[in-house]
Amino acid sequence: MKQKQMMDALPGTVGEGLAQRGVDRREFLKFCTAMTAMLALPPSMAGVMAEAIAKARRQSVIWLSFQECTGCTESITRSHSPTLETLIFDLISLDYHHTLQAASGAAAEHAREQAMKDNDGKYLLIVDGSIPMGNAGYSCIAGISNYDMLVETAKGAVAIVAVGTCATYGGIPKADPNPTGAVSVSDIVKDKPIINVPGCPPIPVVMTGVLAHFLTFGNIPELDALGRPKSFYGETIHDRCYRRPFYDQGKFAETFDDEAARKGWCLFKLGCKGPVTYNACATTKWNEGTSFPIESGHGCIGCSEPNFWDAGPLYKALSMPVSATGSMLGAAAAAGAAAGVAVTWYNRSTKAQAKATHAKVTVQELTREEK
Ligand code: FSX
Repeated sequence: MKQKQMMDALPGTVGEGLAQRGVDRREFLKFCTAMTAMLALPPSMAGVMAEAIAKARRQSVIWLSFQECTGCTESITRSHSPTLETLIFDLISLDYHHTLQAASGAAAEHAREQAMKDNDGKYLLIVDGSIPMGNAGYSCIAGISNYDMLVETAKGAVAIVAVGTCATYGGIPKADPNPTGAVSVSDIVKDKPIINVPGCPPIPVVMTGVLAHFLTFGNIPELDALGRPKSFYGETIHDRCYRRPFYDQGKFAETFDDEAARKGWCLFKLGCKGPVTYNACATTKWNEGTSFPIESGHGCIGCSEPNFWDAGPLYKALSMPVSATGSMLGAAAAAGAAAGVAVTWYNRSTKAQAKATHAKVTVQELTREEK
């Protein structure tokens, strides 16, 4: 493929390659500055990042796609527009990606095997899609079951990035009644570092940001209890939502076309899952920072949380203590504190518990500390 051919023609280090392609240092530093901000690093780290990346050799990456809708790949290709995000994709050697590569059949599989052999113990494995355990025939590539391909390819990987909610938690394929017996990458691979990058699909710059971190520091970023990088998943959508002031004032849209909706009031009562969803949509936004679902008038559906599809109706409000206390200020503070506890509780729940969260949770339950 054209991209691959271009990268193959590049010299050894990333810095040499960027120079050959006419990317000047100022532009590259701007990119690194944006990435350090994204990764919640001090601004002074931009220079360190630029130096580290420039000296690095292009990281070999093998990307496997299993049971999914290809939305994750669609999403990451949005970083291919002529933006600075494109650079980060140029920093890797994408040795196998069966949707994007030109090779097919035996030639494609040969590319994967060759990359595994040449970079044994060093390549980064990216996986999107869940793995069907019910019957190997549900999803195969080149006659190889998803399970076998994952186990075989994971062996020589230095780390694994599970991209999308399907690979991280089972995703939509795992939705009740889970007809294929879908499981996540971490359900199968137990002996490798795994970075979970959920979202259906994930934000492009979050995917490239994880790669930038790996290239810069040679290790995986700090993760939360669900294996997600804290720099991108450390806060809820609600924490950073521009409609939050309306929530705090108790101003809510009751329907999608009422006066309150036109004024941009909070979508909580229309089922927004922002208070229980950890992701960076409200800060990085989508389409080069243009907007995100809440900004376009629809509540968050919580796609980066486990079992979001079975966690109750998308348009039913969460049972949160919006106005549980007397004063408006007190209500806001209580809601904020309760939301934090609720998120932890929600994230660790099983599917049945998640259902119950939406149906039965009380103020007392939300404010109860976890044991
Ligand atoms: Fe799943 Fe991705 Fe949703 Fe689709 O690869 S996270 S269904 S956007 O495509 O895996």
